[in-house]
Amino acid sequence: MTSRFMLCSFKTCPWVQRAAIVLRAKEVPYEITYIDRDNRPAWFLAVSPHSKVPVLMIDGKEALFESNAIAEYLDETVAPRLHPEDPLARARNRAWTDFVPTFAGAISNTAYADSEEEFAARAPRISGPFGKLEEALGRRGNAGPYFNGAKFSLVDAAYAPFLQRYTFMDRLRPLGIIERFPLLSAWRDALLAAPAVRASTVADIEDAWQENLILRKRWLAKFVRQRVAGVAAAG
Ligand SMILES: N[C@@H](CCC(=O)N[C@@H](CS)C(=O)NCC(=O)O)C(=O)O
Repeated sequence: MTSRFMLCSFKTCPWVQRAAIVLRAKEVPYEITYIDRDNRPAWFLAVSPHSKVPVLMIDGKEALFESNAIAEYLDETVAPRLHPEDPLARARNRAWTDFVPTFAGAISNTAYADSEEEFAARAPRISGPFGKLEEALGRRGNAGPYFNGAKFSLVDAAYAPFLQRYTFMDRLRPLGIIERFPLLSAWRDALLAAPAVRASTVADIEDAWQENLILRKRWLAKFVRQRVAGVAAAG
């Protein structure tokens, strides 16, 4: 019997998105419950030891936390398998998946800079992780478009939300970084066009992400206002 899945989320969380991508790639129906970041309900706090989203509720009875554990659980229990069948390839995919927090951190730290100086100091640090992925993509032994070739995998689901956040940031304030990494650029394009990724967020995810910058008073938010003002002026 198919399980009933409910994801607990904040509206723009990339780690929840990773789990949602896995569910979408498997074409499994799921519910999503958005909770208030500033007023987290008691039922959520009871099942999320670090008070973080995502939490995956299974049949209203079991709760899982941590996006990697959730992705692996879904891959073990719901067909089709998204990890490669070959144990060596699977281990290499998991090794690169372990690098996601470092990769994500470089992007988020830049997006959440509080000042121009902070932004200017942090943005160049994105090149390090991008370079590592570029090398990994060069060594993977296939022509893409995904990490393992034609088939969308768990490692793709793990990186897609962060390559999307980089793209949102790049559109606000062009960084000129990903252009230096052609394989990563092509992977980013394929991931953002993948049906499972496109269906994994609210429809207005870019607006919601920008709104979050404004709410959190981040330096990049000033470009959101300029863009809106520019659109208004152009209209
Ligand atoms: N390692 C965690 C990271 C999850 C995470 O950091 N979620 C953020 C939202 S995107 C969160 O809940 N942060 C706690 C907070 O905002 O207090 C995972 O992969 O699930």
